[in-house]
Amino acid sequence: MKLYALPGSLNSRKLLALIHHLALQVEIVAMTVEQVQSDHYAAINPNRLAPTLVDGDFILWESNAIGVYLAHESALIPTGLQARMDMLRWLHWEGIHFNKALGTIFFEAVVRPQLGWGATNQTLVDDALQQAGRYLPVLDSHLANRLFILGDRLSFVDFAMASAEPYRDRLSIEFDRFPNVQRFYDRVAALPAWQKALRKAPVAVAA
Ligand SMILES: N[C@@H](CCC(=O)N[C@@H](CS)C(=O)NCC(=O)O)C(=O)O
Repeated sequence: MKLYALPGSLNSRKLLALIHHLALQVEIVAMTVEQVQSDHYAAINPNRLAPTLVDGDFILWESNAIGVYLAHESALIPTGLQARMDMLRWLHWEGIHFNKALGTIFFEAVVRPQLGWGATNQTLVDDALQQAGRYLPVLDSHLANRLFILGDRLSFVDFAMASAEPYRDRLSIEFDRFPNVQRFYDRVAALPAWQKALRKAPVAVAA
């Protein structure tokens, strides 16, 4: 199996941490942004976005689908219909709402200047900050009586939800207003697999 990744990016990091945590035999192909945008890569991911998993003839893109595929049958995926739907609910919420907002701020504040891709799009940042202001209290209140997103056990959702964690000081968000989110971020940041995913991140996309 091969994972084509932009290792400094949020959606690739969640999978790198998962792969390290489960010690999966997955070859990580670290790409640059130019490689992700190439026609060559579009053959496996027509969106020209990372990550993409190639498992024999099976090609899978969308990081959360890849995470569920890789963690399938491990303790990081809950069993039972309702628990699985709870997982899906939070994975959708993470991708569509929460980290969509944080990812936009991350891109505008960290990636764009680093790649020299022109001036910050302040309209986008303002909208993303408004969205973050809407969704952070939801997460903070959810985490008030839980260690992790699905309860007291680590799951793949935690790697997905925490993907902006390394950049929390650079996102112009007052995270201290959300102490449960801060503690959750700290808990995930303390995992050896998370640290390993960070250490291995090259500088192609993020510091
Ligand atoms: N919903 C997709 C989003 C993928 C995505 O936005 N990838 C970004 C990095 S986090 C990317 O490849 N950006 C490169 C570009 O925009 O050229 C997923 O979860 O896999």
